[in-house]
Amino acid sequence: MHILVESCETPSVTVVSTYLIKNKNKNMGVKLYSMDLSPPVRSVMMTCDILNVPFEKIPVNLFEQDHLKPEYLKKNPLHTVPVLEDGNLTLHDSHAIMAYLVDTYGKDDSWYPKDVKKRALVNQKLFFNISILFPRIRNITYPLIIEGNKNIDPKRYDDIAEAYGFVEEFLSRTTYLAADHITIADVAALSSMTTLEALLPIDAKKYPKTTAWLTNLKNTSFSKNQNESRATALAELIKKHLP
Ligand SMILES: N[C@@H](CCC(=O)N[C@@H](CS)C(=O)NCC(=O)O)C(=O)O
Repeated sequence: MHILVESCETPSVTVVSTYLIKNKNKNMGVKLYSMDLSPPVRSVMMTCDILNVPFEKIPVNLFEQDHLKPEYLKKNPLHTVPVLEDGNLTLHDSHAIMAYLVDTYGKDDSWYPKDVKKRALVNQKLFFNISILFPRIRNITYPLIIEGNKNIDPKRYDDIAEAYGFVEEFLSRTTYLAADHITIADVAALSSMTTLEALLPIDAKKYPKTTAWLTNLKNTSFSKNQNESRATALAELIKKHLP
């Protein structure tokens, strides 16, 4: 509609309805409640970039506690970013959002295969990101940045090294995390790994496949457009808080 209003001063009912019918299945843009530093938000922004889905960013400042306001809690009782709005759908959790975006706007299913067995392997690695990679960032950054606690249990760094070992093992079985081609599981893990490495640098000798995989992903246009500067900004914030 926005495009029509801009290009035709007084669009006739016929023009409008023809436009709407023709564009019924095309993406008209989504809304993304977001904070740029957040790894899960970066995953969704990269997915939009990959799929050419225009998105309107609505900033949610966690430091100002925007996420605890009643109107935001109505959208997401878990008070986390990101939240996606697409028409009448309101969706939280970056992994659910990425899967939805590929299913709805993907030209094909390669980023999130429809084949149930292939999809199961992508889901497995998305759940690996939810249950292993992201919590191992949060276990350090929350006490450090939000609670102002400088005494990080050294075991938290061992947990990160263990996670690198898991990634290395996955990459010795397939070229990418879930298959021999890139999927949204790699995109989700990319945003986590580019923050984990700010907490514990990745030893290229110990984790050669992980290092090569990460270098390759960092060179993609979606990473450069939507991840790089924001991951760097979070890394700088982490460094400021480290003892
Ligand atoms: N599994 C969720 C995690 C989202 C999440 O925890 N986001 C953090 C920012 S990185 C957040 O909003 N934290 C605020 C809070 O937990 O209150 C996802 O992937 O979207």
